[in-house]
Parts: sequence; C-alpha cells; structure tokens
Amino acid sequence: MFTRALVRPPAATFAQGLTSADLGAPVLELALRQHARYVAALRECGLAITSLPPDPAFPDSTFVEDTAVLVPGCAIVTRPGAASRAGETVAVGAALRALVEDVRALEPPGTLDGGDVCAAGAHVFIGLSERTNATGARQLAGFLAERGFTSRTIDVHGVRGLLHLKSGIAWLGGRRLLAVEALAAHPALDGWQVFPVARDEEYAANCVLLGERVLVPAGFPRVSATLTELGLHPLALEVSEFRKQDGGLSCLSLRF
Ligand code: CIR
Repeated sequence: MFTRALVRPPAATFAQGLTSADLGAPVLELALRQHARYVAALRECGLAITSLPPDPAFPDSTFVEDTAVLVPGCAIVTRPGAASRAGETVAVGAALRALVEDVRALEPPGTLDGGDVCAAGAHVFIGLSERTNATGARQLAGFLAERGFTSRTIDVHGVRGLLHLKSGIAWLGGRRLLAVEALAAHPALDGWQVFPVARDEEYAANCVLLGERVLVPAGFPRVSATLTELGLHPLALEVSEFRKQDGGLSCLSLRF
C-alpha cells in the first residue's frame, strides 16, 4: 500500500496546456477546487502529501504522473514525450531525491510518460504511444527487472481516444483489471480477469486503487457499480477541468 503522494496544483497557465479534447477551455478556479478535493481524498486514504508549487512555465505540470515511475524504494524520472513537458522533470526529480532512496532517470533517445505505465502488483504494463517510444519502454523495463518486476508492452497507437495506456486500463488488485473494449482482448492481458468498461464510460477506465478504495471520476455509475460488486469502495471525484486537458484521475499524482 502507498504511504505518500506527490502532487502539483494547476498553474495560472493551465488552459494553455496540450489537449485533443473538444470540451472547451478549463476554468482555473474550478480546476483548483477540484484539485484541492482530489488531494483531500488522497489524505483521507491515508497518504502523506508532498505538494510542489505550481509552475506557470509548464501549463501541463499538474499532471505529475507523467514525469516519474515509482516502485518501492526506487523512482525512475522519465523523459516526457511532449517537448513542452520535458522540463517538468527538474522539479519533480529534485523532490523525489529528497523522498526516495534510489532515483534513476531515463536517457535519450528514450521517451516515456508515466501515464503509459500501469503497475499491477509485480507486473507492469507499458504502453507504446505518441509519448512513449520503444527505447523508453525498454529502459524502463530494465530498471523494473532489476527490482524484480516483469513487464510487457501494449501498443496503443491508433486506439481511439487513448492518449496513454492508462487512459484505458486500471489495476483493481490481484489479477483484476478494468479495461476499455479496445484493449480488453489484447494478448498481453491473457491470464488476467478483465472487467470491460462500456463505451460511454471509457473516461472512468482511468481510476486509482488505494487499498480497498478506488478514486473514480464522478458521473460513471456503471464503473462504480462494477467496483462495488468487486468489494471495493469507489470514491467519486469531479475532475471535469482536467478532462478538458486530456487528463485522468491518475495523472494528478505520483503515489508511492
Ligand atoms: C498532456 O497532453 O500531456 C496533458 N495535457 C495531459 C496529460 C495527462 N496525463 C495522463 O493521463 N497521465
């Protein structure tokens, strides 16, 4: 179980970040309120919070998940695939060095966004995407193997609506996964118990398991019902302003 989370509230420039969603411009005040509630929920789940100051030089810097991958005792600072986000790793790397014993870093020409990394116990699924290339995935797999984790890649290029692997898949404990239809039958998921997410609830495939609780976006009753049937406790959070910027629940924190 995680004991800590690193977060970074949205900066004044948040609306200038990257997005492919056609949902309108985010409202900063509302994003800040939603972020504060998200952080409170992490606290309610028992996590100690490290909050970095917002940085207006990086409009997407609230999506901290993309800048590092954490496993017990080790952090791997990524090389985010979008040029405008590359510098976000400086502050996150510095913060992690104060909190984690062993901090590694990916190297060029590897690129990888943490949103492409879905840890499922001792196994890790790594998405190959517009942000994560094969070199970055291979480097990460090497670091993970040193720590005893197995891994497998899943190519999500061309999967409609998926910026990252974790936009379409989440670990629910044990051998259980939540997955959008386009990924549910992927060979990498053979041997896993996959709970499919209906087309109109795909955004909720990105949820965050914290012990028996699961942070889920508000407004997706069937995903919440699936989680409840599995004996989990969904905690619904409003994240409309982050969705407008292609962000899901998981990308707003690094949990370790
Ligand atoms: C981006 O395009 O990089 C941001 N606007 C959204 C990043 C979302 N990250 C994530 O889902 N892990």
